[in-house]
Amino acid sequence: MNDKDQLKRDLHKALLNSKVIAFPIAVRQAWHSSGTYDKHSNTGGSNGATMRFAPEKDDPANNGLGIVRDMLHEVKKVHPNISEADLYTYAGALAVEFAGGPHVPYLFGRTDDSTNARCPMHGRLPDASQGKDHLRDVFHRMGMSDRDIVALSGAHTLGRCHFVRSGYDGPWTHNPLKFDNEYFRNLVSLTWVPREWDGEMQYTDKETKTLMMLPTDVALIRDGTFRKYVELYAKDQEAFFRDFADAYSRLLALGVPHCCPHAQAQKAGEMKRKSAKFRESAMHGVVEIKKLAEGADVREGDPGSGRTALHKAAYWGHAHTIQTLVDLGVPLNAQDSDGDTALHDAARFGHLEVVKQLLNARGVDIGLRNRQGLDALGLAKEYGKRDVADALEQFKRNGGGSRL
Ligand code: FMI
Repeated sequence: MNDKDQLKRDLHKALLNSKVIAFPIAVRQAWHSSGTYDKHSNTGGSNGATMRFAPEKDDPANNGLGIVRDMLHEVKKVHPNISEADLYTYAGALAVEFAGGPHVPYLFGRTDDSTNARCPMHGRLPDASQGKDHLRDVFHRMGMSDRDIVALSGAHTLGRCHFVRSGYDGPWTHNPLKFDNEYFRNLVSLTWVPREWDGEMQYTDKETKTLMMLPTDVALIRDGTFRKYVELYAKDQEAFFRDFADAYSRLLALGVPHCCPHAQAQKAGEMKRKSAKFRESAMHGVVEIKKLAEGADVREGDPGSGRTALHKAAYWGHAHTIQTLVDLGVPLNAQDSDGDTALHDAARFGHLEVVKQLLNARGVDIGLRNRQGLDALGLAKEYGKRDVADALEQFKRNGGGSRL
């Protein structure tokens, strides 16, 4: 079993054992450690595990969450190399899956601060007594959209309110230990009326008075945009799971883009686009090819054919770009799916200047054969490119690395 499997097992054991089922509070702990993020100042968020320090740990919004951090203490002891910040957030991501919800994409790499210097001030997390404008203010500040707000609120399908922690009381669903879309189904199918009690204003279902909703939950069905998503998730659990996993994954990585699978995938997509553009530009002999290498993987070849920027430039005879491409690190001897190297391409079409440039580059292998069994010299001869053949033969005579 590898370390990651062992960590997953140990976290499962820490959150589910003969004393507790702590999946809901682990999901909440991870969210509260991340939801302090402010995109304008790039402060707050899970990095640093600042929740361990006052004033953050004493924020009334975080009442009771220290219990989860203590539960994770034993896991930290056997996995000392994982940061507390990763542990808090990973426990939340896994708890969703453990409770029957979707897999939440997750990347490690947060670090722990040793002081409270980066603790966010109180008041960064939402206030459950308020309405739609407040929800938008707080979640948009984190960089979350209206759709994210609704999807994330669906986590209230898990767990319940505890009077001692929040002043609210009761569960949102009939099975608070199962991650499903019941929260949304309840929101749209039951009638929500103010609970008659001495406590904070909250709603209860008119029929059985066994379930509850916070003012912020009810705000989701009273706003047209929010309601559209509530209705979607109430009838399509798959859509909820997909959107929740995406939003929660991003939430846990706020302020730590290298830990965000979404941002990483976007970056990889961006690199793919730039790499394709780089190869296309090499094909056209674009003079400023060096600039186009920025952010591209210059070593990459076309999917399927494996043709690199050097193949393309050589094929079309763009002699002025060859040295630059070699200097940029485009592999000199890469063979495409036909076994051709850039040298084969240049030799076939008699691009003498390109052939010379390639022969001048250190490490060129003129003995490589393509699928037809021909090396560059054989090809030049077959296509009647006498001057190229002469150059290759001279190179060989001078002991230029031939394997023939
Ligand atoms: Fe929620 N929550 N939550 N919640 N939450 C809980 C419990 C709880 C609010 C308020 C609130 C999110 C968003 C928001 C989650 C997950 C998530 C409680 C009761 C309150 C008052 C706490 C207690 O123990 O009494 C809002 C309205 C204000 C902060 C809010 O915007 C989000 C985004 C998530 C995760 C994605 C879970 C799982 C619970 C149950 C905790 C438990 O111990 O059972």
